[in-house]
Amino acid sequence: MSASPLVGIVMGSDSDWPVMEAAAQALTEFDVPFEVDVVSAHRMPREMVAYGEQADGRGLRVLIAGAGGAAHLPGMLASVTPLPVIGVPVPLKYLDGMDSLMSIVQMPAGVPVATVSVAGARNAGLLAVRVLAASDPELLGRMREFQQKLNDEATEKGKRLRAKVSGTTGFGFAK
Ligand code: RP5
Repeated sequence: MSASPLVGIVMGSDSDWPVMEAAAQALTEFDVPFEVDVVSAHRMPREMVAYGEQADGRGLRVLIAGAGGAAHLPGMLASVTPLPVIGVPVPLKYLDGMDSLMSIVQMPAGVPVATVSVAGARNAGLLAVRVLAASDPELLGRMREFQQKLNDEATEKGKRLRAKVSGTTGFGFAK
């Protein structure tokens, strides 16, 4: 990736990558430069604090942090950076990711983390694009196009379903 990264995608372990790569994919679709790294809150606490403290100075504008289990990375990063932090609860073998979700979502007042759904890394990437697009008209236009495409696809699904279910074509609101 040649341009300076605007989004930092970090995670507690490389075992989180199969979930977290959807965030990278979303950013790639919008040509948003990003970096990825493992910054474990529990195994690399000093490096984690340094990453968070230096992030804005290095030109990053949004952090996406994924972790599983006792998932303290997003919240701890949010406590040391002024940048927006998006937390991704990574599901592990036990507890279905509820542990990760609860660890990330219940932040104390004053230290926000925008938490997406369990394994919702794609939405984390898209939310990071929206944050950047708020001050970038070109990116905002591309997000509008993306939303229109979602609408077109959903409309098409309705058309196909109505055609498939004979005798019920009159029930849809989009005739
Ligand atoms: C968490 O522990 C990581 O975010 C990961 O989800 C989990 C397991 O890590 P590994 O044991 O696979 O390195 O801190």
